[in-house]
Amino acid sequence: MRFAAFAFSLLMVLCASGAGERPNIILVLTDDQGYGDLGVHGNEAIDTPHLDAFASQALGMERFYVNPLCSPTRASIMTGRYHLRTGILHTSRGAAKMFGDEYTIAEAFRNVGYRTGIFGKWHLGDNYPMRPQDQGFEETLIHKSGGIGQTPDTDADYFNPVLWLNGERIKAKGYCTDLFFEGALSFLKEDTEKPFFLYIPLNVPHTSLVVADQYSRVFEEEGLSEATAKIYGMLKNLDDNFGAMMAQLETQGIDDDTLVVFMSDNGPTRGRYNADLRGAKANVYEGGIRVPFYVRWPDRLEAGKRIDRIAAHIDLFPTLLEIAGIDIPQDPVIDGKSLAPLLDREPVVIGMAGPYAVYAAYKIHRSSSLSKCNGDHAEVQAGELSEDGQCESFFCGYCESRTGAL
Ligand SMILES: [Ca+2]
Repeated sequence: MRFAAFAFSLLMVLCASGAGERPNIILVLTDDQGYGDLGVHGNEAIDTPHLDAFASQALGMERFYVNPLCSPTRASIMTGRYHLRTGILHTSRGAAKMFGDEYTIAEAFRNVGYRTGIFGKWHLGDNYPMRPQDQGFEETLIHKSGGIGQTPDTDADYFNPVLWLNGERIKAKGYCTDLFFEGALSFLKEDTEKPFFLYIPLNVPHTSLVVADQYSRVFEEEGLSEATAKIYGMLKNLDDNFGAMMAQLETQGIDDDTLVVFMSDNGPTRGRYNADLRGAKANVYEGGIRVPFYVRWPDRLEAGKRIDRIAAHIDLFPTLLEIAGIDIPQDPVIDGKSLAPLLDREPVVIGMAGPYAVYAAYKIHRSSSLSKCNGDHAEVQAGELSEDGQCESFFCGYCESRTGAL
């Protein structure tokens, strides 16, 4: 039954998009932007008009989960696999190097004729064969390590950062987010014949909290803490850039057949609004792993539709491949499940039969902490969070998590 519904839905996708026509794909991933760091999520102090408008035009997954830290989430997005399979254990100290033989989403799209580009933060290995240009990206503009200013880019700043353009070290001029979007827009304009897969994994609003005063001042004047004002300023700058990118798609007449995903890689740092979710970045409570997730594709998806089924970063790989009509590799194992039937206009409902795990293991080399979720129920074992060291258990349901019931 489920397979039949899935096959029918997929057939509808393929028929509607036209034989041989594949959508452009843009994946925008922010860094440490929490579920609550959006106006549309009830944050009255932040100012994200372009993202809010985007959300109103997009399909939203309301319970979308990731890992609580950068590299693990990025590895799962790139491969559709749990990060531990890929060699990624954490974010630093040698634990953020993805195996060179992983088959990435960029390789999958490149291999069927897509142009591929990355503009931003890779954080899955700085050297061959782990670099993005070794993993399917034809055009690359990135910073190395986990953040601008970290090794090997010491002394770099968010303004005029050291970046790596197609493998060459450059000293760029401008603000990091502006530079990554400028690169992305140039990529968009290069070729209108081939479809493209454009990955924009930004490094904001992750520390360092650096942004032009023009963006942060208004939030300071409203009485927010300096840190929150900077973070909201960084997101205001991001919002401007995101709006410019969406306008560029319209200018080029490709916004209808371009699928744009917006999401974040983990929850926020502590000390600011997060929609009453418990916990924050580095926690496996919902505050650390539940993120904004919106996908806009006017040709196919219903504007404003909301889906409350649980989904996760590992699902992106099979979902996007399925939508583009690309065969999903069977070996090695793909942990995610295609969400294509859920996204379609057709009222297809699939059951999450069997274990459907959101496996958020992390801190392997520091402590043990993991959560897994089988659809409605999750378990958390968090030595640093649970005073008695016992496994905590809670329901993933929206109401339960918001009230913090455990
Ligand atoms: Ca992050």
